[in-house]
Amino acid sequence: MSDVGRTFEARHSVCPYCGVGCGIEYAGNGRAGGWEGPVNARGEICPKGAAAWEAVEDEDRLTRPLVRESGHLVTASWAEALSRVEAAFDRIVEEHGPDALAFFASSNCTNEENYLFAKLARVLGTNNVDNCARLCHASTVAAMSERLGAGAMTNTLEDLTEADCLLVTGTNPAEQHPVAFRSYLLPAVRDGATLVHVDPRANDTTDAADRHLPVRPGHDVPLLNAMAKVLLEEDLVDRSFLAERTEGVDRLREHLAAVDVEANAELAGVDPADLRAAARAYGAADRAAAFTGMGMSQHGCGTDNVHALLNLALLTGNVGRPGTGVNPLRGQNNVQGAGDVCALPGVLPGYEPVTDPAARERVAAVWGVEPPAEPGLTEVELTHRFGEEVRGAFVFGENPAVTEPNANRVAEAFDRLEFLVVLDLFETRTTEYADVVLPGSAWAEKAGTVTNTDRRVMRMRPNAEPPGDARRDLRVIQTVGRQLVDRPGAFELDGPESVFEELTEVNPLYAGMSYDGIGDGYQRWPFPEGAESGTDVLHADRFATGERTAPLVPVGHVPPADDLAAGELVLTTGRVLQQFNSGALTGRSATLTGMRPEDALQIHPEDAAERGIEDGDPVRIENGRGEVTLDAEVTPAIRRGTVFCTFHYADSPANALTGDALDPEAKIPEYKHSAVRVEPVD
Ligand SMILES: Nc1nc2c(c(=O)[nH]1)N[C@H]1C(S)=C(S)[C@@H](COP(=O)(O)OP(=O)(O)OC[C@H]3O[C@@H](n4cnc5c(=O)[nH]c(N)nc54)[C@H](O)[C@@H]3O)O[C@H]1N2
Ligand SMILES: Nc1nc2c(c(=O)[nH]1)N[C@H]1C(S)=C(S)[C@@H](COP(=O)(O)OP(=O)(O)OC[C@H]3O[C@@H](n4cnc5c(=O)[nH]c(N)nc54)[C@H](O)[C@@H]3O)O[C@H]1N2
Ligand code: SF4
Ligand SMILES: [Mo]
Repeated sequence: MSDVGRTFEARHSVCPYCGVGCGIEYAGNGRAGGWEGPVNARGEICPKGAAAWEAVEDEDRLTRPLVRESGHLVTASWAEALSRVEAAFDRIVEEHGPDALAFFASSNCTNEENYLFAKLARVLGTNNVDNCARLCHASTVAAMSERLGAGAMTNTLEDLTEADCLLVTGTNPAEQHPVAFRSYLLPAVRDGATLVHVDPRANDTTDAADRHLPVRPGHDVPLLNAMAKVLLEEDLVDRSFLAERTEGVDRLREHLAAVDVEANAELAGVDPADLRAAARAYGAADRAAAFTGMGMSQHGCGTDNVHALLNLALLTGNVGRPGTGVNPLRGQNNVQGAGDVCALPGVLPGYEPVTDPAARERVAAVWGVEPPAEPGLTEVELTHRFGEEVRGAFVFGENPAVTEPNANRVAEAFDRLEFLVVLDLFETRTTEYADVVLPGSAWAEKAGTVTNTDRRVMRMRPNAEPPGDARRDLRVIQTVGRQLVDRPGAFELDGPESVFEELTEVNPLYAGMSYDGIGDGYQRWPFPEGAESGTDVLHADRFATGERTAPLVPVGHVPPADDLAAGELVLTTGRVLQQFNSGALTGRSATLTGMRPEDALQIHPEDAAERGIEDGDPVRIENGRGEVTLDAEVTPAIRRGTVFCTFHYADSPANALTGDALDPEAKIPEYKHSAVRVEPVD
């Protein structure tokens, strides 16, 4: 890549990786460093943040547009590449209507970029726009919005340091959200809080835990229902909260009457005495905070899992106060914002449903066009319809060929698509199917805002120009918008600040915010008029539904989609500290401290011995969907009957094995439970 003529300058930005949202900037000598940001107040960053400059100067960066000629991608001018996009999209809309287009937005990108991208889909006449929040916390958001009225952390990182008990389930913040863990959760533990970790696998978070419940993947509902039963049996509930702030406790009591704590513990694969002790720690604490992640959300019963967790918080009055609540730690640096600004198929900015005529009218007053009233399709549904109802797709800052479930089926779907344009930093597995590839801008080359996991809108500032002929993402989206939409003004906005201003007009959650107001700090939603920094703890006097009470909901166990045949193991997939998602950002350079060069399959010693597998042996993992070969890591850290690998590596794609059964409500896939056979490679 040519860095000739590129100058780098340290200016306050936000880390492009996880949703914690640490302040980072160029630190000289090809490295990124922390500044004293709103979240990382001492300038602390984790190894991912420290490696964030790698992607910016990576020699594999795309620097010119590419177009497909005789089956190969070749370099082209911007004019040529963009005219191909225009011609293909115009043709598809003319022949099949706007719902034949799919827009994949990016939770790695700014609010302004996602807003304009989602607006482009709507103005063209389709709600087929989604982002990988679908694959991530869609189920959490569905359950929390329905019950509490807001699909976001109920609390703030700061106030969570006041918790007396941390119930950390299906999430491994020590590796995935390291600064949140070290600077906010660990201080609570050091002050005496009890940490309960629910995870089929012991990992860095477990090291700090007082109690570990190694749940059988896909069996969180029986576990959480049994905990609820203990709370009732031992009178650890908050009676006045139940009376004043909840409804339906009798219905829940009735449902739990049939629950046998010991039987549920056995079904969930945990020791009943440990489960009881965990319930007591949570129920007896003055302030108990729950944290939830992919281990809970990425199941066919993901929404139910979060409903069951919400029951615990409501039974014990752990909502609406500092140090409590239900707190999904969000994935990428702007996955919260991508949803807030409407890069989701069912909602307009601020989560107002597309089916609400008043909401559509409000948006139409600013856009000059009314968005369509029918919800669009979700990411996995869209891919499944490639070549059928869906003919063309615009993928912005995502890599679905690696990250969507049932990768072999996804590959066939991409083959059937008539036209694909990808806006990315690198060639990826997804660009292998592209007709046009547009070179975009990395975090350090853009200005804009992102919204972190505790609802803080913060500003990114450019530290560099994009390399070669690459362009800022916002500019690319604006140009495509101007070409495709024959409506003067719609995409003529003058840079990110004016896009943000328009966003504050259409998004009630962001109303009243401004670039100047945010400055080097943040503005947090909801942002009442006259507020300086926004609302910290949600649901204090009223739930965000507008109601004083929230319902308690009976939840039943739904078994995972994959049945286990004799001799099969459960594969659960996830992340490690040293890699990020599909690996496109940190996968290329081996400079990350302690970075694993490749994936491994964690397998319990007894499961390994039964199959004649020794540590380091290559093993074949297969099922009806696909096959992957990895080296075995024989370790008692993983529970018996379960194996674990990451989905980070395109060369050993875990998603060749995962199924595409979806949660019926949130449409999130079951990444955390696949039946597989594991055997040594001879
Ligand atoms: N280093 C690093 N950090 C990241 C990312 C990354 O790729 N690398 N990605 C970012 C993104 S997009 C996201 S969404 C977050 C995700 O952050 P996490 O939610 O922490 O992500 P995972 O590692 O996928 O899953 C968390 C844990 O769930 C456990 N688990 C598996 N099955 C079950 C189950 O059935 N029940 C329960 N209770 N637990 C189960 C796994 O063993 C794993 O330890 O991380 C963000 N931060
Ligand atoms: N088996 C299994 N699969 C999973 C999961 C799991 O736990 N297990 N987790 C799921 C989850 S939670 C998530 S979030 C998804 C992630 O799914 P994806 O979003 O598809 O994965 P990423 O690797 O984050 O893809 C980001 C892409 O955007 C590009 N990019 C990054 N920054 C920019 C930018 O500023 N501009 C532009 N133009 N491009 C940029 C990167 O180069 C990369 O190609 O994966 C899901 N898939
Ligand atoms: S904790 Fe998250 S936001 Fe902070 S430096 Fe690490 S990856 Fe970046
Ligand atoms: Mo995610």
